[in-house]
Amino acid sequence: PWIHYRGAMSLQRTLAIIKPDAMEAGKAGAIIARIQEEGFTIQGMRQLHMTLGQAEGFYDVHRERPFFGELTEFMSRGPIVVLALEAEAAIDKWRGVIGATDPAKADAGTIRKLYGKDVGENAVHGSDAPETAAREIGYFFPGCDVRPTA
Ligand code: 3AN
Repeated sequence: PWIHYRGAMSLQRTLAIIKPDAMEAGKAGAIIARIQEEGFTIQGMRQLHMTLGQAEGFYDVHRERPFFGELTEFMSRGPIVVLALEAEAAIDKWRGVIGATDPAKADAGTIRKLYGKDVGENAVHGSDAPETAAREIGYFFPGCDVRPTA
């Protein structure tokens, strides 16, 4: 009972997105380097350019919010990179690295502080819970090439 099986017990996956603003600013490489420096394993990575309909499907939970139109138009205005990241407690870990939704309130050194402009154009996305991570990974990596974990 004194043996702690660290590792496999809490290995988790989360979905990261490098948003159109960060792509336009040429920050994809820096963000991917940061992901690796922070110790995440990249289990899946794709670049794509979402249609408005795909962005609306991804952000379906925000459909009734006043910023839904602005958000989905922004997310479909140019290419994005989506990554399935794995680490211990990956969801909270990645949210710590990206910082607060509003870059002005994000901690120094976080990706949103470094590269974000405002609450809309905030450079990166991170899943907020195990259920949303599973849904979001499945949204961009359908089939069996990337396995979501809870
Ligand atoms: P987070 O991505 O930090 O979890 P949420 O879940 O509150 O933030 O919002 C989802 C996304 O909607 C955010 N990443 C942000 O880009 C966008 N968003 C949130 N609030 C606003 C707003 N007031 N105006 C425009 N876009 C917003």
